[in-house]
Amino acid sequence: MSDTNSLDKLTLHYAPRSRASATRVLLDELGAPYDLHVLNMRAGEQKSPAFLAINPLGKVPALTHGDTILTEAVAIALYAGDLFPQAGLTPTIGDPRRGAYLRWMVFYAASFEPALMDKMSGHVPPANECAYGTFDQVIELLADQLERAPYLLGDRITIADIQWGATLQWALSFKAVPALPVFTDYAERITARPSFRRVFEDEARLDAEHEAAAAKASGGA
Ligand SMILES: N[C@@H](CCC(=O)N[C@@H](CS)C(=O)NCC(=O)O)C(=O)O
Repeated sequence: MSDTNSLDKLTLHYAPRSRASATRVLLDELGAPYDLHVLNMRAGEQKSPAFLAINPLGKVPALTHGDTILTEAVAIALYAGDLFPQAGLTPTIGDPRRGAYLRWMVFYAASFEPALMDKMSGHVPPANECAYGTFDQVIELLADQLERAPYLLGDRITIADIQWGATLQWALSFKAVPALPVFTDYAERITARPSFRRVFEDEARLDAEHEAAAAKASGGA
């Protein structure tokens, strides 16, 4: 087994219009050189043996870097942020924002996503036993943080905003979070960035291609 070298090329295992979209935007924002391995989820490619060897759960995003395999969007974001601090988006060790950065990244994965999924599926777990308390508490906490500054950690955008902005925009479009001005303004501020626009545009093309390929494979038009 060889060591992972920071000069090894990254490969992002990705599908359009998925959690991997924010990861793709992030790698672009970081200026990271990477290969894009596009999976057609409409054709079930995420469950192919080759991809299951990378992520046994058959889910995107995944990132490979030399012998290192990462799954979980937030783990990938933290890892990539540390590899490319020169992009100015990473509160690195020693930066006074580092603690808040880790807190909001972990809170995203450990509390916000589960709260959102529970809300969307109508599941209400007991507040004292579940990791996030209640959905309303999560929403209040987030709104309170975003009311303080244009970005989660203050006046400068960080990796945390790429992750949160992408998901908030998605959640707003599904009416899964209340359309508070503080959320809609923030989601717009983040996803209006050229990096997001470029990825969204390319995803419309990819998704149409995938739909056509899946329909053809299943004997449709
Ligand atoms: N906890 C994972 C979730 C990944 C995930 O749920 N990905 C979805 C796309 S948004 C997926 O690949 N679903 C395909 C499937 O389960 O077949 C992360 O944060 O990366």
